[in-house]
Amino acid sequence: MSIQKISVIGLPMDLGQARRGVDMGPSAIRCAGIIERLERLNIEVEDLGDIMVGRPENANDPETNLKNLSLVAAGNTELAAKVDEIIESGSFPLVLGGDHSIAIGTLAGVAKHHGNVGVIWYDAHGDLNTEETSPSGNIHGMPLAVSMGLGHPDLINIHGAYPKVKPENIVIIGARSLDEGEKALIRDKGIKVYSMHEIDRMGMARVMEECIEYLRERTVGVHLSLDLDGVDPADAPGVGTPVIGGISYRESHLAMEMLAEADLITSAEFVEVNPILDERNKTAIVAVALMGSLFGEKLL
Ligand code: 4U7
Ligand code: MN
Ligand code: MN
Ligand code: MN
Repeated sequence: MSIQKISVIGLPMDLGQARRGVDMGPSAIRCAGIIERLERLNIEVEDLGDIMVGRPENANDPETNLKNLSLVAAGNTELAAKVDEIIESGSFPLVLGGDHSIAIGTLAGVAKHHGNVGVIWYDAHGDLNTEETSPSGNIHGMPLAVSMGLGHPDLINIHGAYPKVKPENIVIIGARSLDEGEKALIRDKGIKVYSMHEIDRMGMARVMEECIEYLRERTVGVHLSLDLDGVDPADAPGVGTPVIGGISYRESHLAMEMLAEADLITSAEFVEVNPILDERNKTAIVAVALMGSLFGEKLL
């Protein structure tokens, strides 16, 4: 059951973290040629444009230390409905961020269709903080916890008051920066993690083989949530929270090709591209190249 149609939707959200510019991610990714690239693959492509995001002034609620909670919730509520609609129409949702807080909306929309959805979280970070454990109050460090039903009610109840993802259906790839609360949650819930250590020891090919087999056995539908900071900052410098010692472009390219071959992914998002911090749109170009591979681009 290969992909017939892709619907591209942007959420130019920068309110889930503190550095401005990541709201220009969808635009940078379009400039790097995503639509033309996908059209060349003989897949029908529609660009649904961007969801509007509210202005940050006075958006902080004194009741919570979560930054810009109401605007992040509003953007994600709209995204969830759009993603739901796209899947309903038989198309593949490809979401462009924006900071990683937008995964809350994507997964909420996806979960309505795939009750036992799998998630590949390709990221330097775990994004498993809650209001209690977060060192920053930045919601982009929380979306995976929120999607498991842990966190502020205004976030976990978006598009349905139930946990969107089961911990045993999650695979984190590329982790190298985890906060104490995140480590405890990973141990407590038994979340599968291929950190940089495992990627070094096993090689990306074996990591992906295991990951694909693990998710194929237990899930229906798999969402790829790819934070460009999972890639090494040498290859993807335009991100707000870079961490050295990351996954190379080559390894990432292989990972995407293996996912294409496995025909496993049913929705995807590419997040945290920040053109202000980038070098000549390099990170958006890397994102587009990885999307090309994910959707089946081949040399010959
Ligand atoms: B990203 C952090 F403390 N863990 O919660 C936090 F290190 O979506 C970083 O993966 C979160 O880029 C990074 O603020 C979120 C921090
Ligand atoms: Mn990250
Ligand atoms: Mn992230
Ligand atoms: Mn980041």
